[in-house]
Amino acid sequence: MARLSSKTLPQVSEAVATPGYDRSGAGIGIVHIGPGAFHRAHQAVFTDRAMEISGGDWGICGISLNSRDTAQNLTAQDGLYTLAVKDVEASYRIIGSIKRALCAKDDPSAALDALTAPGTKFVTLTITEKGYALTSGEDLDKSNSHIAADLENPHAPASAIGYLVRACALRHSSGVAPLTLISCDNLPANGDKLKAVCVQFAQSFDAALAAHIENDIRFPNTMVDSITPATDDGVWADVEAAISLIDKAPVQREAFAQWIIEDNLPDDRPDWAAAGATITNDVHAYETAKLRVLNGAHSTLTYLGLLAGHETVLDAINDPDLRRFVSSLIETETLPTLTAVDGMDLPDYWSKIRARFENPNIRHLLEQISHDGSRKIPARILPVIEHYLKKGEIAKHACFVLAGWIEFNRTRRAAGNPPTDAFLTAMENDLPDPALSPAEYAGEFLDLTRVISSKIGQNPAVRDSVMAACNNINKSGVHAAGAAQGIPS
Ligand code: CS2
Repeated sequence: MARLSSKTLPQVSEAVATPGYDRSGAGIGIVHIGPGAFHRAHQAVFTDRAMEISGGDWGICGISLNSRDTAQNLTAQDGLYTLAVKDVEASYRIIGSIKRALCAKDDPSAALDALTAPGTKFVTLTITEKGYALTSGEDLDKSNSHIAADLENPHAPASAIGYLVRACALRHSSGVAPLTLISCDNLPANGDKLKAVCVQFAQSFDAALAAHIENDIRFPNTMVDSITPATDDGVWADVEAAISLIDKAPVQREAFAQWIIEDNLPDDRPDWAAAGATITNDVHAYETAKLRVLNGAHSTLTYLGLLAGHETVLDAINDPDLRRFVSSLIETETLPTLTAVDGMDLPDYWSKIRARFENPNIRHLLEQISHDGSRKIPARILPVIEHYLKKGEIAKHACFVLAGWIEFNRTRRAAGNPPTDAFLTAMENDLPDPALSPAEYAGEFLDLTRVISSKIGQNPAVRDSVMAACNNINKSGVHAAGAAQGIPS
């Protein structure tokens, strides 16, 4: 069977949509750092649609910082790949917006050339939460090994932040118009955070550059949403059968996709609005709701689900106890912490998200979501705990989820597995001994102020609740432990 490429594109079966615009004529206007499955299933699809509707030189150059596979596979296919949408009926579409792909580790000067090209107007990023190298106080963590190495040698960066700051410096000194930098990661105020870390990075060696980044570069905040399980064997086979060609870079996702972008964009931009994105001044409310409801429920089902022996989000949401627990968490604790905007109906928002978790055509592994919890729990669960602490109350469900995450970590480490969490791995010598009792382990874990801010970790009521929950989970399992904690479900 032939491989998908520009040459073989006309052979794709008629039932599969292909790019309805002149790909070869469109220039590159966007560099994307981190062209993994989520980017290819989300922003690249919005851009593909925008080019189809309104044209423009908005082709994407995807830059992987370290991994070669994506760049190699996309290059061999002239940037083309298949999006498999897993709804009641699966549908397939070939996406054409990625025009070029490269691996920065193999070719750092090509990466910098792409970032500094006058035609490049936007850099979008999906570098995951950990790519921002934030401390728990939300500053740039200069002790992060990647950041420390780039600060030693800012002219030859290897991290995303290092590349962005270097590109801003080179463009500024040669008079090329400034970029707009768009974070597309699941962090509250992701644009503000990206700005803060870039400015702080530059401040370490060049105050004028820091001022330029602070004053002249746009960093719109965004909220991104579409459930995108990692590509698995099932997708490879389905895509091959659907397109009758070999595709080594396919992606799968649910039908739902949302992109909310802060109205802080230059006029010369892809017609993302026509492609379905919302451009608004209210991103904050959307992103807080999404992080606490969808991602908060995901992390809840993940850690409690894995402790209960489940494999997928579907298995966990179909477990009657976990379903009741997560619904009670969201309805009684999380939703009251949120502000509804634009006629947003929060209970309805949650019930639609729960229905998305029940999609039988999506096999979303809890293991995938479990990674890097130390970068996720602080945006998804801790703000709920903090909200109630301010009123002198204890969020029992949210504390139970925090306990579930800590106990999940302890049991994994006790079984000899290192944490699947880059931040925790880097501080492994400071982590509590997994041979401690669950309550003692939790107590020491809550003392890790680099992970959990002291206003939460040192609060006596939080400590009591979390330590007791860890003990109960260990003694009687997740299902009975919730009841033992007096958590209504
Ligand atoms: C998930 C998210 O892996 C995770 O942490 O919670 O990737 C989630 O699927 C997306 O944010 C949905 O938009």
